[in-house]
Amino acid sequence: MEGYKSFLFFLISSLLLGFALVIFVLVWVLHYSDGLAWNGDSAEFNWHPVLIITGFVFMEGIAVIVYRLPWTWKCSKLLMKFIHAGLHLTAAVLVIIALVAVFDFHNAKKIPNMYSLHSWVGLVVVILFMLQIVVSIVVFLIPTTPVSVRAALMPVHVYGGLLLFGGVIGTALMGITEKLIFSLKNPPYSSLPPHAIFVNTLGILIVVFGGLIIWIATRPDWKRPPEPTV
Ligand code: ASC
Repeated sequence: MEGYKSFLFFLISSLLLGFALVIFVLVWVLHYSDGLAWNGDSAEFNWHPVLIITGFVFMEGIAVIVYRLPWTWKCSKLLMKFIHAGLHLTAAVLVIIALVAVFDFHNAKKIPNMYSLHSWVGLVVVILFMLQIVVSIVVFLIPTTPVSVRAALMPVHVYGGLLLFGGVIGTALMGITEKLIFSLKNPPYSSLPPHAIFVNTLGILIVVFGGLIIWIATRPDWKRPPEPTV
C-alpha cells in the first residue's frame, strides 16, 4: 500500500477524534446539561445529540472507511460487506431512537416540531440514509443482482454515502448552534460561557473528524485491492 504511514496517521487521528467526540457529547449532557433520562424533559432531549454523534457521526465515519483498513484485506469481501452494512444498520437504529427522543420531548413540552432548518435538512438526510441502506442491500448484498447493475450504481453509492456523511455533519452543526442559543440564557450564549466554548469546540472537532474520514475515503491509493465480485 502506498503511503501506509500517512494512512496510519490519518486513521489513528480519526479514531482518537471519534472517541473524543463521544466523550465531549457525554460531558456536554452529563456535566453542562441535565444528564440522560427518558422523562419527557431536557434529559430525554439529551439522548438526541448523544445518539446522533455516536451513531451518525462516529459509527458512520468508521463504516465509510472500513474497507480501507489493510489488515481486513485478507478477510472475504462478503464479511466486510456485512460489517459495513452492520455498522450502518446499527447507526440507523441509534438515529431512530435519537429522533423519537426529540419528538417525544417536544410533544411533552408542547414545542412545535419540524419548523427549523436543522429539522428539515436532518429529516431529508435521515430519509435518504434509509433509502441508501435499502437500495444498497438489494444491489450489493443480494447475490442475484447483476454485476452490471452493481457497477453502474457503485459511483452513486459512494457519492451518496459521502454526501450523506457531509449532510450529517452540517445538520449536527446547525443542531448544536440552535441548542446553545435555546439553552444558554443566563449567562447567554453571546457572553461565551465555558459551556458554550466547550460545545463550540465539539462542533469544530466534528468538522475535523469529517475532514479526516473524507480524506481517507477518497485516496485512490488506499483502496482495497480489487477481487472477483461476491
Ligand atoms: C459489488 C462488489 C463490487 C462492486 C462491483 C461493481 O457488489 O463487491 O466490487 O459491486 O461488482 O462495481
